[in-house]
Amino acid sequence: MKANKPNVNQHSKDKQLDDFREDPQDQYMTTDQGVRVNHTDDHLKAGPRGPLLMEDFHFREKMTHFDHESIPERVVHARGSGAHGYFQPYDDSMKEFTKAKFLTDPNTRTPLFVRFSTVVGSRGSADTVRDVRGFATKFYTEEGNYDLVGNNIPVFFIQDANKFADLVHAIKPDPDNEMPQASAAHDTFWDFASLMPEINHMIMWVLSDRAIPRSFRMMDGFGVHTFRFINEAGKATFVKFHWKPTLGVHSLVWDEAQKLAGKDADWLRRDLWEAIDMGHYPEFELNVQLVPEEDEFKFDFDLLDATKIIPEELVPLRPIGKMVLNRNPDNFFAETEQVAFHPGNLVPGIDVTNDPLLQGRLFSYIDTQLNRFNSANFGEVPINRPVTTVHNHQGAGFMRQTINKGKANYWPNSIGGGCPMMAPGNQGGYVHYAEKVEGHKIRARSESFNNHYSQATMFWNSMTEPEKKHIVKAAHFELGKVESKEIRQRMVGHFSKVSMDFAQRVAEGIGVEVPKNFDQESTGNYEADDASKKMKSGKSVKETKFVSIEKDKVRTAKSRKVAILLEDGYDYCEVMQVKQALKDAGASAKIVSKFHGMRKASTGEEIETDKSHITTGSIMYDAIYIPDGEKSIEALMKEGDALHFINEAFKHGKAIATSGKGIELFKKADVLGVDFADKTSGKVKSDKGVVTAGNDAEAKEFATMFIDAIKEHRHWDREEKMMVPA
Ligand code: HDD
Repeated sequence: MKANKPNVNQHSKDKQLDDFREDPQDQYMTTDQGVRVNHTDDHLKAGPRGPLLMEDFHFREKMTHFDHESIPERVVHARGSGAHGYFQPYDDSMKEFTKAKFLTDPNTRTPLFVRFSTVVGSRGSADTVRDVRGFATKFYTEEGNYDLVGNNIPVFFIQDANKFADLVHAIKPDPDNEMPQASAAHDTFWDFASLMPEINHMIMWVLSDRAIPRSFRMMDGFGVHTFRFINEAGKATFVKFHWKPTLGVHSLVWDEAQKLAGKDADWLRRDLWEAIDMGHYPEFELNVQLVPEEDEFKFDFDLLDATKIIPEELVPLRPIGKMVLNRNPDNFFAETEQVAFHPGNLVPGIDVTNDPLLQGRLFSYIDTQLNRFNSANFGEVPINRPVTTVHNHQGAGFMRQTINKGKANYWPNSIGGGCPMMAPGNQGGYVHYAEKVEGHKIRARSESFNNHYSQATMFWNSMTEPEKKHIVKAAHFELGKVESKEIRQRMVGHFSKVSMDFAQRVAEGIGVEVPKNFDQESTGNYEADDASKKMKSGKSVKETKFVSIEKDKVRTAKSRKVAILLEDGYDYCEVMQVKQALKDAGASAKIVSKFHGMRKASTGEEIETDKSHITTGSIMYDAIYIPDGEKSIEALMKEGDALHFINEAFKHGKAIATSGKGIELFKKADVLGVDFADKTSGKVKSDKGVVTAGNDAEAKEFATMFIDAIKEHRHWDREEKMMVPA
């Protein structure tokens, strides 16, 4: 029997895409028909000042093509950035649970394409807005395409897909004036939220620092729903998917996020592109939480409820393999824009559950692609093709590419020798899990979903104090933008059921009171059933260490960006030493000065400026360093931009370092203020993120201490000491 299974390796997709790539190098320009073009600056006219002639096929073709270049943007997740890579399992330990080969064969590197996105904003909106981030992965496996279409937050706003259109309408810009762009901070969203108790857990995550990631490379990914693994014997196990970045989860601070939206609206996209370009390949470990079918009702929440997590204390993560993103796309439209995901793209060994949110998604994704592509043939677009060959009787339709041979375009047939054949389960045919289902037709949700606050409370209880502060401030911003006092009031009512402490802290910032007895009826139609009865005494936790970014922090300086501020007269030796130490730690450094051009050291050497103050800002770096050097420091002292640069980085909790005369500069920039200087001895004290070397002994440790400070990511203790915008 002929097998339609290629030998898949990490290069399979790249090789396949090669057949579609076009390289203009050393080529003549042609029309779409392949005819060489001899002039493309003027159209064909009746005389030099005359009208266009219809026979100008080149102009008509060029203009028509341009006029039809745009396709509808995604109705949500319109703005995204893509990357190619591969996935490789660590071992075959998942065989016990799933027959999906790409998850169980440690010798296979499965090619994949990932698209990260914001949800609310249009294609041209800013990257750093407060929003959920999409994290969609298409695995081109040897058994067909598998799509894991997740987010960077493990829960969702709603429990039933029938509410999705309402949610999106409410969060998108207002229908009358199309404002605000890419933001939930307006009356319609919070009106909807305040009438939907099931939203509360998600709201906590969205107000948290998770919603303003520092980088796509530094955020988690979650499948969100509970899915099913199916093993060779047909046994099912519930599974939740988690991507964990090896760089750890890190976020921006809100002030920084807002400024970046103006200074570099492409911040996250650029960061991903440049990291891959520089060889800092983003890596994510795939982890699973596994729950035996018989344990389905052992928790105090329903596994089918997408507004709940399974706390890792109850079901720990099991690492199963690693994804590496190692190639930027060649063409944004062809790849990142045209990639089409669908949570129903499944391979043998992975199946869905009855999660009512997931069930609705299984309809929506293909439907929305039809709107985007205007054809059912979008699966033939190169980025969407599987690396397996495709054989079926789907033919015709707009833009059909495949040339199906033979007469038999139906099944069963004898004319075509009964081909293509059916594949039984043992030949790789997809067999749906034979779950027993029965019930009455009813528009209702199980009573087991009617628990809307306990995990929101768990989330709040699990935060560190700086994280709590950020959530409160985010609520002040979001609800502060809401004009209706009634809506603000209602939302604080919900917060009072999450935590009185939280509610009070929010209320005082937005001019409302905390109600004593708040009750808001759910819009869901909850009905008691078997599941809700069985779950009554299920397991839960009040606090979990795994939802806090701070408690679960990965400390590394890898791929961190450091600005070196200097002017003529800096200490060349010191700069070189620190630069080398940063390089050794995997960080990158850029020279920032008032103007572009060459900067001369006190000893005569020259270094070229990478960025001038007008083109950059402290918000574009993770840390800053100012080398010693009398003249350089004197010049920096007179530069408002430099002082602002240092001050702002300090306020954003970043590691900042200087030596010698630079300490005077730090004092002038207000980063070694009253709280940090020991008045009696006159000796400068600093928090761990302010690294100074005043003498030779300190100079020895200087670079190491600076790198340790960078690894910490942010130094929140500053927030306690002064008013820091965050
Ligand atoms: Fe969705 C896109 C993730 C709920 C309907 N969704 C989309 C993308 C991601 C997610 C990452 C962008 C894919 C890409 O990069 O092209 N969506 C989620 C997650 C959800 C979720 C993690 C909850 C757990 N989505 C959800 C529901 C519905 C949709 C409940 C509708 C019933 N989502 C869509 C969509 C989109 C989409 C309208 C828009 C563009 C697209 O599909 O391709 O079908």
